[in-house]
Amino acid sequence: MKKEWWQKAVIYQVYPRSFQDSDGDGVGDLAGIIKRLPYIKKLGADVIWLNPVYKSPDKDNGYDISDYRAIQPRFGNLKIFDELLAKAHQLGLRLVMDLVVNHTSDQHKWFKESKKSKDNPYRDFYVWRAGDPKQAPNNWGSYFGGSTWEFDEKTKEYYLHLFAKEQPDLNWENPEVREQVWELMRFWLDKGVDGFRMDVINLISKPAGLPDAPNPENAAYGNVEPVVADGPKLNAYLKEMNQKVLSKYDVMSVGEMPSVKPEDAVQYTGLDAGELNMVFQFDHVTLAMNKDPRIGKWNDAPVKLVALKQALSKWQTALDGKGWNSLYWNNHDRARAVSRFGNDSPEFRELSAKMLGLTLHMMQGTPYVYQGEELGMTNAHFTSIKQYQDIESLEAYHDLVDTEKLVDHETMMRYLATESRDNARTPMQWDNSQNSGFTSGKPWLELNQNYSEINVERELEDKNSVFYFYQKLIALRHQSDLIVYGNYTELDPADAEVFAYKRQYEGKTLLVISNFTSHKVTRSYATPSAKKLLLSNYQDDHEDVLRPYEAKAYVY
Ligand code: TEU
Repeated sequence: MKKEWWQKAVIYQVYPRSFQDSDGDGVGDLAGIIKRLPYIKKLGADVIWLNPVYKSPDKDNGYDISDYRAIQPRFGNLKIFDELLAKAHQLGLRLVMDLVVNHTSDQHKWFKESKKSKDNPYRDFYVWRAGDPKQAPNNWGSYFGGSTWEFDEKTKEYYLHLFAKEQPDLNWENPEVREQVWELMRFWLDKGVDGFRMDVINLISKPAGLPDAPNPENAAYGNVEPVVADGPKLNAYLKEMNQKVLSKYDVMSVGEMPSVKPEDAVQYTGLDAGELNMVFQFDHVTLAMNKDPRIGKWNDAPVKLVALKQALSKWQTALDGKGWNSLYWNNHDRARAVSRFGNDSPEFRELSAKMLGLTLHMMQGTPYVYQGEELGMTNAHFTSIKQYQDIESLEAYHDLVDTEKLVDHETMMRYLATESRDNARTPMQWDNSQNSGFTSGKPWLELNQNYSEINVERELEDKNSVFYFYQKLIALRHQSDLIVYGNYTELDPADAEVFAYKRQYEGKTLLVISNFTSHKVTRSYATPSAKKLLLSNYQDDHEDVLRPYEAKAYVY
């Protein structure tokens, strides 16, 4: 198999507004990231993925772009961006941008033109449909609640927005749209950017005729995926993108693909498919959907280990030798892993954070570490709706509690505390000074109040911290073709307490065993006496006895 730099890399995701503020306005910025580059380097990461930093009205925290060639003023400007890129490269860090081209902001000049009149040259940059003001063109529900159709009084037509009405979908059928996207990609790649994470890229090709979604009962929350994801022309668009842009540069590409299936991902990331390098799939992070489809992701049910193992193992085997996985527990859209999949109690937080890290980083694929995951940062445990800022969370509360009365206040507050995206967006915890060293001003979003115990400064002083465990995991990947290229075999899939799997490559075996419970269990696996303990989150090894959240890797 051809070996690519991004297959051995570990990627650190920076959510700029919550990483480091440098000018005291309470919002993270590019100058702040420059200051913290040595920290990212110390962790051992190879690449930084930067969430959107383009000019935006911030309806969806930058995922509504009004100018693809300008930096959001609160983050800095193009000059500071060039300095960030140069300093990252000087440290041997690559920088990948977030490409958001399924939709723009409604404040983008293309949309401002498009909505002026039906015969405006930009009209077909977006998806417009005639229709009765009281009857949307179909039953598609926006990810952020309500219909995906907004009626424009001036031109008496609807426009499509899978997300907020301030995020109109681009019309990818239009070759001029595609050419404009290729141009904006070249603008950043010619600066030396090392690739793109592509936002909901498998939603860009809408099905002909825009047919109704099969399940109108959950029209509120993304019922569009079954009918829109992986549309008819997606491969063609990705091949055109690769042929006209990506193939001209030594860059990486990762497509965020909600509800993508393994057989399609092999098409998108096939090593000779000429499309993308890897995908973010969602199977392991959507296991706890509410049993009432109208409530969607909002739930506080624990994630069952057998289902989690099945979701991850399915992707390990499906792409082995055919495509390439991204490996992640967290990002800016998901709850903090140690709270959602581990145990964030004081007794077990560090042990389970390390257990999750080892379980994921010993798999095949490119690992992504979301800022703060390497510290074992937890969910925010907010108690008032006023503490939340995420459009998705606030729209869901309003729809489900106030309008549809499907969920009561207390239950929804539990659901938000479990699943809200704001759990991942509380500011990075640097030290135990005021606002944890994130800002000298008023933070845009409240900090997690446990920052005095969980912070970079404390963990750098503790050789047994989650930080140093992640540093070891990353170093092991850099030294081992077995970890990078080995195949994957799950052991005991029905085991509801322990996640065990093997990796094999060129005659060597890696055995990974993780106890996902807070109690001791006994398991024995056939291994040669010559096996060597590669890494464990405990200081010693009791062989067949697995202590609470004990995780270990053997090589032989
Ligand atoms: O997320 C797409 C997506 O699938 C999310 O809406 C996810 O399903 C949901 O948030 C889970 O609760 C991408 C970006 O990562 C997200 O931040 C943006 O809000 C969204 O696209 C629109 O650009």
